[in-house]
Amino acid sequence: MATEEKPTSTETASNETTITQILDVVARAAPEIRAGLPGRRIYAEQNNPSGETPMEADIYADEMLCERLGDLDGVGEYASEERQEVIDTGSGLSVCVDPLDGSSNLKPNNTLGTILAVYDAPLPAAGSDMVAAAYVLYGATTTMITAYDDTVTEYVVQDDGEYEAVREDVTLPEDPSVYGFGGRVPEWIDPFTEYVREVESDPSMKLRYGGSMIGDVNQVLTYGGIFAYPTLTDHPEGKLRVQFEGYPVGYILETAGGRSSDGEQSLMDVEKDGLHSRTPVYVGNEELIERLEAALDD
Ligand code: FDP
Repeated sequence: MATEEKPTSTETASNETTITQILDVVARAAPEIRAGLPGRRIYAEQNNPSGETPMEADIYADEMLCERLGDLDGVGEYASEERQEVIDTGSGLSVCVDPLDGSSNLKPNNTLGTILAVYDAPLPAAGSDMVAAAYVLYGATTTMITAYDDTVTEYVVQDDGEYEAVREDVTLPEDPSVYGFGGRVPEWIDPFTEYVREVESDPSMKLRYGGSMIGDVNQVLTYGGIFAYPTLTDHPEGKLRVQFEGYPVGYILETAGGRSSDGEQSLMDVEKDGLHSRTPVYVGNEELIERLEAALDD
């Protein structure tokens, strides 16, 4: 029988401490990131590694999180959507950050968020290396959702960085009621379009789509339903990034009792590939994801 190297109890304990510290840094940075948004609703000068032009707010949040997370003793690597390369910060866990997901929502002043993925492996890591994930939502209030130790928790973050759990053991509601599907409709593939028409025809389902993936996923986590940024005719891999969006969102929704998929398999089983590679993303209640996979398989 092959023997896998198990972490020692000291390593496990120190990983737990580091994860707590990482979540603390992200929560405490949230009010500062939020306060820094008003003057940074303009485009930065350089494109990011995915060829998109970030807002100045993306860069601001990235620099703050890189410095503070990188300063933690137990963090060995930092990567973000805004950087081509992984930053070596010592030895320990690896963190991947989407500093401001949905930053095109800055101009119309809609919800956006910060996404965090923590891996116990060098980057790019596999879904099975994930040890915690979280996101902050800058909505009407600032909230943070964490998935760690098989539990999803929602916190409210105050202006001074203090945060308090407001919902423990968060699970997806059993009766789904919302859906949100990204990408240009003419670029959807036919089986997906047919699936969407079926979902829309259910009188208990309502459209909730804001254009910030993490805000739209939070609607699903709150009310039950399905979010997708699907395969597109010209971009079979969709738009969202595996390391920064696909894995953490899959991890959070699955920990909350839902399902995630790339159309065929759990997002957590998607090949890790390059740091900035992409995947179609489908997350939500189990029954809706099962029906979706069956529809795409036809
Ligand atoms: P944004 O470009 O505004 O940062 O991956 C980023 C993302 O937003 C997601 O949050 C969102 O779901 C998607 O892109 C929206 O992209 P399109 O408007 O290009 O469909």
